[in-house]
Amino acid sequence: MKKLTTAMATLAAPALLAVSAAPALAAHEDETVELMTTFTELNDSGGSGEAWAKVTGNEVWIKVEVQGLLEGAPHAQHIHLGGAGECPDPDMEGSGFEGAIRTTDAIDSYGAVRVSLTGNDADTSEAGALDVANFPSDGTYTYERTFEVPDDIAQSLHDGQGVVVVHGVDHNGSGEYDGEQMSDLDDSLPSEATDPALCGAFEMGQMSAPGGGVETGGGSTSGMENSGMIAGGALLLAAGAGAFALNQRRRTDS
Ligand SMILES: [Cu+2]
Repeated sequence: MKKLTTAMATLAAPALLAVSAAPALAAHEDETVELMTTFTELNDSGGSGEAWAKVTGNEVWIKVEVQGLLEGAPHAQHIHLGGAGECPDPDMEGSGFEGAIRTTDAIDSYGAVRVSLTGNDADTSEAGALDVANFPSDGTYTYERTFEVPDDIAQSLHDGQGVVVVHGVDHNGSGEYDGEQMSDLDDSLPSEATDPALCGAFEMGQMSAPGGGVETGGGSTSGMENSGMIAGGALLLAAGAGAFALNQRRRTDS
C-alpha cells in the first residue's frame, strides 16, 4: 500500500500541472467555478450570514444562509452585477431614514439586479426583483436553488463577479415594514422593504485559482474554499490512481 501511495503521489503531480494549465484551453461551458461570500451587515439590520454558489456553464447552484433579519417580512435577495463588484462602506451616508443606505445609493458599488433569488420556481431574472411573494419571509432562513442564467451573467459569474444583496430593514424597530419614506425601487412599498440589509461580494474558491497553494491546518478559511480544495485533491488522486492502474495493466500484459 505504501508503494501504491507513493506511485499515486508522483502521478498526481503531473496531473496537477495539467489542471493548472487547463483554464486557458478548456471550453467555458465545461468549467465549474465555486464562489462564496460572508455577508457584511448594512443599515444596522442585525443580520449576518453567508452565500455559496457553484456555476457550471449557464447553470447556477446557490445557497444563502441568513440569520437575524426582520421576522415575518419578505427579504428580496439578488445577485447584483455591473458595479465595482463590491459592497458599500456600511458607514456611508445614504438618502434613507436617518442616513440609511437605500438600494440605489450603493449602485456604483454593487451594480444593478441581474438575478432574483426567488423560490417556488418563480422567475429568477431581474423582472422578479420585487417578487415579494416568492422571497424568504423569515428573519433566519436557508435558501437553495439551481437555475439557468443568460450567457452574459454566466460569464460574469465565471469571472468571479457578482454581489449578493439581501434587502429589508426595520429601521424604526416597529416590527414591520413601514415609515414615511417610500422605496427608491417601487414607490408603493415602504423604503424599509427594499433597503439593503446584507451584502457580500463573491470571491472565487481556491479550486478555481491554481497557484494559491494548498494550505493545511490552522487556516481561517472555511466552507466552500476548503471543500473545493478537498474535492480537487480527491479528483487528482483519482486521476493518478487511474493512470497507475493503466500502467500496472500494461506492465502485466507485456
Ligand atoms: Cu438586490
